[in-house]
Amino acid sequence: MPGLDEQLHHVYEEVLRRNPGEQEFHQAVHEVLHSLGPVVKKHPEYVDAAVIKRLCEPERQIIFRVPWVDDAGQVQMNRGFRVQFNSALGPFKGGLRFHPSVYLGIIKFLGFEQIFKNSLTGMPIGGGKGGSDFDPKGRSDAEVMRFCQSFMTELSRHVGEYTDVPAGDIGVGGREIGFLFGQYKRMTNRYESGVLTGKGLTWGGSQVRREATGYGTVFFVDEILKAKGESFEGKRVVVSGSGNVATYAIEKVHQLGGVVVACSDSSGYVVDEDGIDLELLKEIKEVRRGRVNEYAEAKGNRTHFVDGGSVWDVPCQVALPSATQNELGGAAAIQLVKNGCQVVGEGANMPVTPEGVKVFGDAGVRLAPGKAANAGGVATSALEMQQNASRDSWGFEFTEDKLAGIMRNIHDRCAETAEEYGSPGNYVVGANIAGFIRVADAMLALGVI
Ligand code: NDP
Ligand code: 2IT
Repeated sequence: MPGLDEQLHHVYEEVLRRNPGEQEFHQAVHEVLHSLGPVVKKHPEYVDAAVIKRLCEPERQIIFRVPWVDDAGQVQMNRGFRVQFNSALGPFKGGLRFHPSVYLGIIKFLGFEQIFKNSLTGMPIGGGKGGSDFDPKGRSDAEVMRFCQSFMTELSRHVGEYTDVPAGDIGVGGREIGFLFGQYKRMTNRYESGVLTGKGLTWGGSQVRREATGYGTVFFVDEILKAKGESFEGKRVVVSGSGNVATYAIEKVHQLGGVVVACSDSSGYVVDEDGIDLELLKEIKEVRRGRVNEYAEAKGNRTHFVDGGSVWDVPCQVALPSATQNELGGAAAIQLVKNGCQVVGEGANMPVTPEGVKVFGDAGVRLAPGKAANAGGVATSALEMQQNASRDSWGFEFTEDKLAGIMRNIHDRCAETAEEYGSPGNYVVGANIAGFIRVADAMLALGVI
């Protein structure tokens, strides 16, 4: 594989051999290994102790059957996963994704990314991820509850505040975390708040957790703009997706004076030249669980819906891909560059393909990689764990200030590390190296385990 240091090439070959057919996992590993060439030259101890090789192999992988009964009385069956990737820095930590596309390769790519992301936060959390190929779309609340109860009946054997602490991701929000926590509480007869994060505010949740990923992504991009002597004021922004991350990214961009002119879901995208009306979007997506075309129908003026198509055709100066992996490829990147896009902030995990990353790099577009830019979500989960452990609950502003400080630190560490290792301005390299070094040093200290 061109571009990989020889020793890293061997590690990568081994990953391909051990994990056949898991394309997204291969992609995530390759991207990190690609950045680590200068690190292994400087620090041969990471190779000698097989730190990198061990990092690519999850500590534990759990796959289980999830049977449940639908509203018509029919038995349905899904597959559940929890990949406990690395616990050198703390208990496994990472979200659960419920989406029909979920298979082991998706969970492993997400779990692998999570190790470095969690390391970058500077907090005591290891990396893991889980989920199911369950599709919540069109399911009643009662069906979602029965599914979550069945899922947790098995998952409960493997989680705990000192072991593994799941949270939300695609298809898993406050409703699902509530059903999962309720079942865990019932099964264990313990009010163990620290077993899950993303809880509701009246039952152990943290202020700002709901907003944290979207807000954090915008804080990170704001730091990049500041470093260029600019700000969000008056900037045209396009956000993909219209779920948790997208919604609160839009909210923070508007608070900072930018205008988000488009967002999307898997059916297409909506353009509103006056800026997305967030109250209307929340009513449609969060309350009614509807689709973005309903936004255009309700809003009318200067707004239109495009069925299918690419939201990246809409001209903007800042792009925030916040839907899913590999949603922004080479052609979309070329279009964005042509339209004058200057900064791309990954709200989602691995939304820009390797071809897209190359296009942005060649064009001098600043790219904030997901493991740094969207780390505000998991960082605020760690703040939720702190509050649970001390039986405390903090105010909104206090918590948001902490989040902003964490994002500033991550930005600065990525920028400094990129500079130190000879790639100034390259946040992808900076995030991979800075995230790696903290976890690798902990693994060295803990011995061969
Ligand atoms: P949600 O389920 O709230 O929203 C997901 C959004 O992305 C929806 O608009 C959905 O559209 C769209 N989407 C999902 N899958 C696809 C697909 N295959 N093709 C096209 N559109 C798709 O999830 P989140 O907002 O929580 O997550 C979005 C991204 O952010 C994910 O990559 C996730 O891993 C990442 N992330 C989330 C964090 C969190 O705290 N929630 C933290 C860090 C990263 P539709 O409804 O039509 O499916
Ligand atoms: O990808 C992610 O960082 C998340 N889905 C959030 C994980 C968490 O534990 O809050």
